[in-house]
Amino acid sequence: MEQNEGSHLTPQKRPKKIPPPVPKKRPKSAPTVGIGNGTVQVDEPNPILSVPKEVLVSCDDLTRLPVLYDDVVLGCIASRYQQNLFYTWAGPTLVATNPCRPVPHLYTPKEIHHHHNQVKSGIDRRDAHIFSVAGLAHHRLTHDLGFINQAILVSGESGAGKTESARYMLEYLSNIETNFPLVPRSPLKGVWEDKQPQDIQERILASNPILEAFGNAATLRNHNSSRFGKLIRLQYGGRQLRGAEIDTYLLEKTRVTHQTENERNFHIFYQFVIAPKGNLDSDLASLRETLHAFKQLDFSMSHQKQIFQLVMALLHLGNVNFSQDKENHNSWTVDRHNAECLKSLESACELLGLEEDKLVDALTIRTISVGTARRVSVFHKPCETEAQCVERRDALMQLIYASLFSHIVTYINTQVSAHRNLWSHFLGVLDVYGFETFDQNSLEQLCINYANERLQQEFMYRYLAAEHQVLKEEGFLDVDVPYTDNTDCVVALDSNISVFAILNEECQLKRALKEDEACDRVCKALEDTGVVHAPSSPKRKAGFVVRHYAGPVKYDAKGLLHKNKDEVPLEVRGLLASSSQDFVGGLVFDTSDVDPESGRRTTRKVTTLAKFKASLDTLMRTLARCDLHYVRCLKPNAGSLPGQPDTGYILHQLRACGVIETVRISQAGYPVRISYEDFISRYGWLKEEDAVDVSKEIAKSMLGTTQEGHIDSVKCRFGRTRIFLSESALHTLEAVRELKRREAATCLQKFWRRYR
Ligand code: AOV
Ligand code: MG
Repeated sequence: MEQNEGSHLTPQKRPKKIPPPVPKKRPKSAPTVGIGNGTVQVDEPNPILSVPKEVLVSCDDLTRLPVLYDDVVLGCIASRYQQNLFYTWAGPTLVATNPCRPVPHLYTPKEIHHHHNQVKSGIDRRDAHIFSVAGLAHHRLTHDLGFINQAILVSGESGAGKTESARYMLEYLSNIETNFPLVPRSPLKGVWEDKQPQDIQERILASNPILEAFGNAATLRNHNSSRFGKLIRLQYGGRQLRGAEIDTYLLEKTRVTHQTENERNFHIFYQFVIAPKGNLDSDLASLRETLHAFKQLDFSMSHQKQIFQLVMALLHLGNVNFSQDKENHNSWTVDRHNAECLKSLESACELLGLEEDKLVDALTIRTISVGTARRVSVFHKPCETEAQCVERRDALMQLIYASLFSHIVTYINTQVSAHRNLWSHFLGVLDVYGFETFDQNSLEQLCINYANERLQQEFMYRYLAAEHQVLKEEGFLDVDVPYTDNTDCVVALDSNISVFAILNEECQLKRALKEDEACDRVCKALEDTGVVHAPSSPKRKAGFVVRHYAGPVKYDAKGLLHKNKDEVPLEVRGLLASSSQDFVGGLVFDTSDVDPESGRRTTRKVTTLAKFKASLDTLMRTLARCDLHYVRCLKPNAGSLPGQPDTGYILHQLRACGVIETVRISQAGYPVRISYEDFISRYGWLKEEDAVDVSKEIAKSMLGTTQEGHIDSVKCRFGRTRIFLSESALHTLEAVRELKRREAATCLQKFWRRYR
């Protein structure tokens, strides 16, 4: 491990705070859609002044705001935040603002009970709370006909609270199973035969501390940043929780060997080495939690020992250094003259079950093949530079860590997932790394931001574009809510002529990697897209800029192709297979020559980007089979300080994740939509007329003449096939209906009394 990373055994200071990104200045556009039939243009320069603060604070759904200026939406979120109201609906989406301080009273069993009861009683308006989202998804999964799969997508920038939100939702879902069993235990026999349901929930929750220990790290933006994406699918058989399956996406394995200044390695290294010495309280507490979770998930003591031996071996490998050969200045080897380095080498070999010479050879001698496929000559050549040795050592460490992580996930899955016969539908909670932009951005950020683009695109198609289309088809031509379509960006990133295609092609070429040239190619090939362009600053030329939906990001050329190729030298791979320890020998595998799409072996080098795109395609196919629910997490300010909402910072996030657009479209659309036929059959007393046009006229005249509770046109709109109502209009109609029903019943009773 390199020095700028600091000794991996040295506790780091709290990550330095970085300044907030300057929100993109956009011209303030008056909302084109507002209340009622017509287009509302509000001219006041600062409409927030005209909405009393009490109204803003009490409004728990942004779509109910009287005016939809960005300032008002923002004022509502900020005012609520200051009153410790951290959740607000934006139509169907929940906006969750990070409290940045512990607020345990919001997540007590009493709260779980309250929200669960709310869901059970079928109240339409649920409190704005993270439990409501989980409750609604659970209700749809277990009570609607057909048991439709559900997925909750939690998004937001790094440190916004995605992982915490996902955790609270899992806690809610586990607790309602424990405390409020909806159906008696199923008589089906299977893997859980000998386990109580409580055990299933505990195991599912126990997976969290382990995955966080091995997959999270302190970054400049978040002291507990997830360095992998995670979809946890709770498996249900009928209405009962049976188990879970965890899919993970792209662990940032390079972190094992390189971290940006003031960032840390994965938590487990500190928990394991520092915590027992009592240096860091927080790491000590986390270690206890990790060990407890291992126990809950039946990791045997010997299994735990094997895992910790690998962690230890990595720490020793990180201290193996290299020096120039005294006789042959063209070759580098392990610095065995340095006592500390020698000790680390010996310890690493012992822990990995490797022969010392074999490890040294693998780290310092390159195997070079030349010739044609028929006649290949193989040479062995010592590394000529220190960098070559370091690269091999780092490749070995990253391979070990990624394989260990993957092994742990696989093992957890065997402990928590239910037998295929026992479940038929699932509720997924997706927590992926948030959109990232740093001073220096590399392949990791490209992958992370690409994942966010794909999810945003899904949201746009599923919700924004679909809503827009519905409103247009219904004839609401005055509805013109522009939404950000990020399809161009996705296409520029992953289509046939795209950033990914060019970077992949460069990695297939049989020549030394030329990262600067590759980036130039990207800029030239894609300059017409308007999405990708060359960096404007002449100082930092090498690289390219992508205009993401959440803002532009400059990706540096350095290391881009190298990480994409992700080459593990053959000797390094072979070395681990020769380990005398079954655990190590069996653990390491490499899928680099398995085509991610066909699953077949290929002679083509499969790059990191290709593998990542394939895993996202699979994720998108899974989401396509689900009803989607959205939680948009917001960070109140760049420094994650409690009680200090930074409006500029929040607005930037609200725009970036489409909340403003969601609100406008939701309000324009009206939440209640009923076909004219259904409307007449429920509220009409003139059922014979079923032609749409006639029904429409009837519906119109009915709404116009309802005496008992006048519904004015502001609360409803007439589409071509449906009537669009506000919730208050619906309540009035229901009240009228109930009144009529009672009147009719009284008439009927009178009639019977008279003529019996
Ligand atoms: P992230 O998942 O969105 O970032 P986290 O969920 O890790 O962000 O949240 C960051 C920190 O904010 C947590 O460690 C808590 O200290 C605090 N926090 C978040 N939500 C809450 C809450 N509901 N109540 C109290 N504190 C909270 V990243 O994984 O970096 O994208 O990659
Ligand atoms: Mg996270």
